[in-house]
Amino acid sequence: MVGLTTSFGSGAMSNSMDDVAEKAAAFFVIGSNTTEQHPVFGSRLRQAVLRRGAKLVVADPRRIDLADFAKPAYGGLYLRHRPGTDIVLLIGLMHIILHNGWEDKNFIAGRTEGYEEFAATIEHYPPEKASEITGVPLEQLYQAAEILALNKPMAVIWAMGITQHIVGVRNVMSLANLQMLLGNMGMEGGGVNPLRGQNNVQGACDMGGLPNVYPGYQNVTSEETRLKFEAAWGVSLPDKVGLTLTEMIPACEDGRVRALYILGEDPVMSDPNTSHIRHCLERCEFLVLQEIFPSETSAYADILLPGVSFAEKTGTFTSTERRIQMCRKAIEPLGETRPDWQITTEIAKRIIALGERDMRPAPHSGWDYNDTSDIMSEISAVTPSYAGVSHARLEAGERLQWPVKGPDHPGTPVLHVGQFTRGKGKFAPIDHIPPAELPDDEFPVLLSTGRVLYHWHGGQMTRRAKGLMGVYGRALVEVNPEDAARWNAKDGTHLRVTSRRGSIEVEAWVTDRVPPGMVFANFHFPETSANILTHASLDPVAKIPEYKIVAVRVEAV
Ligand SMILES: Nc1nc2c(c(=O)[nH]1)N[C@H]1C(S)=C(S)[C@@H](COP(=O)(O)OP(=O)(O)OC[C@H]3O[C@@H](n4cnc5c(=O)[nH]c(N)nc54)[C@H](O)[C@@H]3O)O[C@H]1N2
Ligand SMILES: Nc1nc2c(c(=O)[nH]1)N[C@H]1C(S)=C(S)[C@@H](COP(=O)(O)OP(=O)(O)OC[C@H]3O[C@@H](n4cnc5c(=O)[nH]c(N)nc54)[C@H](O)[C@@H]3O)O[C@H]1N2
Ligand SMILES: [Mo]
Repeated sequence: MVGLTTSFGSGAMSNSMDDVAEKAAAFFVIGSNTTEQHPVFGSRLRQAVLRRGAKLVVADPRRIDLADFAKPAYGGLYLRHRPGTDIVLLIGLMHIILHNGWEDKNFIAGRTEGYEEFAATIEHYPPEKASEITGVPLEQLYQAAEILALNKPMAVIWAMGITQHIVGVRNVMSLANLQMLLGNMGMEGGGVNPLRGQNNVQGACDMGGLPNVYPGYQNVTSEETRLKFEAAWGVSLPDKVGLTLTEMIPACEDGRVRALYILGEDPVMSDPNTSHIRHCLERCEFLVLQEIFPSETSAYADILLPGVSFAEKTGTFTSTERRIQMCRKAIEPLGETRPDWQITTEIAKRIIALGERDMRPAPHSGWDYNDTSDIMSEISAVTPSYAGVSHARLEAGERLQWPVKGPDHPGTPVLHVGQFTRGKGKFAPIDHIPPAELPDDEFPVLLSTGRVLYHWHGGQMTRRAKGLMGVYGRALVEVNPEDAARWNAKDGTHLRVTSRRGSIEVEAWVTDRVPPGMVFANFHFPETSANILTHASLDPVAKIPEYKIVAVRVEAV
């Protein structure tokens, strides 16, 4: 999945899990089901509330488990806003903050720019109007603004409830505005903290697994950067921005993309609008899939390459707090499988041998790596933020968070201390844009999608675990009791959920976790995957789909 960039640079936590959990006076958790989806960090947030009186504000359309810790008895608050109204909610809160004079005037004057233009947009949503659009009672807006402004440092924490929208980038920028307004940047216990999901999604983005950058977020369109990589790798490199995942697969339909090499993705399960994805993969002329299990996508593969799991290889993962962590091989690869990096380098060597492309053995390594520490040496040679990272330092027990500027540099637990990457932090004037597909007469219910504690995405790994299947063996759709009564449904009733793309039949879980008019489904099981229903409306910048808002019709079967 694509990363999100703001004026602060790449989409990683500005702070560390430790300082946020231990030093924040307040947390603002918005669009993150933290206790189910980041359970270790989630339990640290709960402990911070119970043991040291940290204040917690949760903003989520679903009453997630963490909401129990965001209550007035603990000095916190739970806000249930309508899906897709985060910008209005945030402007409403900032309006109250400004009108009470709670903004950090020194920080704004010394470290930011663009404040005047931004402040004007705040007037678009006075609290009354914000309350009306978000559905959050007016007095709760005032209470939340007070908690967030008067407890310093306050850490903002978010995940996919903020980013999986056509306004994903705008949502993130609004959160950055809030933190600059309150002067919560560049200090322990504060910051902007996206909790990224996959164990190495941060590392994949850091290594240039994005269409517009080389490792370390060095732009492919910069001539200086391009020449540097051409010299390091001994090849000529294109200067054009490529396609994101969400653009590549649809591009198979009309032949703009003719071949795919997929590693560790199961797009039939995880991408929006499954039947369209299936159609595009059918059209793709040549598909290589590197997997650890046969997946739903295997059916479309011309060649299957068996990779190995994390336990069978040695290398590093970079976590959401920018920490580079060693993961050591525990067992030998089984059967004819090989570590992913060996498969990829063998393919590269054969392409070079064919001589059909302008690819020569790179001066650095000639693709002849002995092990992954050789690969890390190459990474540190070309990537300023990883310049001081080596397996030797990690094995010696050093705790490295990028940027690690050289062999003697200790790493950077907190970003933006004293200065932002771009110098001054830029306030962005942001306006509300409604979601791409809201409920209407024909599809009157709002479907939101995401995950449950017991399964992992397409479920290729977790559906093979007996214990997990014993606890959660089939998909459930969360339905509010009021709606359940209208649809004649009880716990376990089979419901047909239909969108403009398709239809699934799934068991009801009647619960007030969701408000009336909203249902929540997951994409862990093939026949009942929420992605049969979702649509591919993308954020124009990050190209992330609006997985969180889909219009559906629901009926008992
Ligand atoms: N057990 C388990 N853990 C996982 C994963 C897994 O599959 N299983 N996946 C990992 C990955 S890759 C990721 S990215 C993370 C995802 O972690 P999360 O983002 O925490 O999980 P989601 O279920 O996608 O939904 C996040 C929350 O956003 C809320 N939400 C929906 N719409 C809106 C909205 O408009 N505004 C706001 N503010 N909130 C909204 C939902 O109600 C939900 O509580 O989890 C990681 N952890
Ligand atoms: N409706 C809806 N859809 C979503 C989301 C949502 O909230 N709602 N969330 C989106 C998000 S945030 C994410 S991250 C994606 C995740 O989507 P995917 O990345 O497609 O899902 P995963 O199940 O994490 O991983 C895919 C495959 O990797 C394989 N694998 C595991 N380890 C290895 C390895 O070491 N090597 C190799 N070669 N393969 C391996 C697994 O067997 C699995 O089949 O889903 C997205 N889709
Ligand atoms: Mo993710």
